[in-house]
Amino acid sequence: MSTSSTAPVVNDLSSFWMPFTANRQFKSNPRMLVKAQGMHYETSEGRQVLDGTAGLWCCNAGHGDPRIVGAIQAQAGELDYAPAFQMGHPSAFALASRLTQLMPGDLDHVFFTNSGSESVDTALKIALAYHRVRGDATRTRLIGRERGYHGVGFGGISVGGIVNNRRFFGSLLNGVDHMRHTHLPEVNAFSRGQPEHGAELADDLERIVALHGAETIAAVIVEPMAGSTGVLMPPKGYLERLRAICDTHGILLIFDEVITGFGRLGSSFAVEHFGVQPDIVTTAKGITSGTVPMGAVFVRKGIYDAFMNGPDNAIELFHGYTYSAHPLACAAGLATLDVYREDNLFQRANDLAPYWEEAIYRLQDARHVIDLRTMGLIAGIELQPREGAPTARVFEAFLKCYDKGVMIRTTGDIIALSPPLIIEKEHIDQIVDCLIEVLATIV
Ligand code: PXG
Repeated sequence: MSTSSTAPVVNDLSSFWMPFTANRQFKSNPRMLVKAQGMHYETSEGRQVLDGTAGLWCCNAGHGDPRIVGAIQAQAGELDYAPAFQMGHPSAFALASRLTQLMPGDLDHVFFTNSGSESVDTALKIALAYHRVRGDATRTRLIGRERGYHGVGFGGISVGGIVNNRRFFGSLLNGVDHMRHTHLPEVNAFSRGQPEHGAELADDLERIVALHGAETIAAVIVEPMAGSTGVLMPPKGYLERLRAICDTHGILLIFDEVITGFGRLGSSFAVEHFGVQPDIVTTAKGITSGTVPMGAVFVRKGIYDAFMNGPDNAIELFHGYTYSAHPLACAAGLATLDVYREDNLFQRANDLAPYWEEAIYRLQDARHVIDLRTMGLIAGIELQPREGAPTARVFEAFLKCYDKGVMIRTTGDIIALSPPLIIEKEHIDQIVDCLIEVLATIV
């Protein structure tokens, strides 16, 4: 690279090492998005592409809402940055208050981060520190679940259970164990909503407790609905059982709601949707509808209170980020919550869910489809992998849908759909028609 600032910059696509992307394949045939409005992206060729995935599960209010855009612009002009360590700015407190009003139960305190990965690391650290400040310092183990996705920090990949996200990165955190996953296609395929079978898989936590001793375990973290691993719904009774086992053994229960938060299931959070109360909830994505990076960790009153001891001038938790509660993110978050409320978007998602489910079930007899999983405005469409070439079939489907003007997301041999909550019925039809057509053309 030239050191002269006057040298022309050649945009050859090579400098950007793209995340979770086949870089060489992408760069040989790039898919560039240059604008977004409402339900659509616009590509560099000027094509409209229907957003079937709310970006990466985040743009729940759709794209370019002037109320959110305006709030971010105004905030940038007024207060671009303010430290959150030993200083404050009003919208951080306002947003925290608004968020805790939205969250059911006594999850009354919020720690701000900048992403889901940071929210997960923050939650795990709070869980460990909580036991320690209470004098329960042997509780250092963290329990995750096979096929879990909790972002890409070392904490998140340690408790996570997606093999490719772990195997390249050494020995990870120690003192971590995993429960069995809940994917039981042999008995649960084509369940609508929560599947009937598998509540007893929560008892796997009892096995881990028996192995290590309850007094060594700090917390269990699960996605109430596992998104990235391919849309796995919790079996009926599973989350309740997990809660009961955690209660018996004094283990904190963490729900990772980075995907399920902010209306995705047709409720504010999975906490409300499933009626199960965890001790800590991690969020991100929909908190600002994807417009400015932000995450938030909710903790129950008793957890926060446990830290509020000792002299007043003592820092209670040695944790935080330069950009915790960034003014632009807070402004975006406040405006996003207004939009969710003014347009009743969580209720809207709930009202549309039956139509969504019926539409997705038109794929039941589509070529290659071996399972359909739906809840709220989410669908997992599992394909039979191509013999000897796992994921090839679904990636072809992704490319063909994109060419036909529909953006879908794939993981393993599964198509995951999670449209903005502003979606209209005709858009739902368009997504399903496109998939039926595309799957018929793929061998
Ligand atoms: N927890 C959960 C449950 C997530 O789904 C994260 C943590 C990490 O969030 P950040 O903001 O650090 O990426 C996630 C992220 C996909 C996909 O297509 C899913 C995520 C991110 C990107 C793609 O499934 N989830």
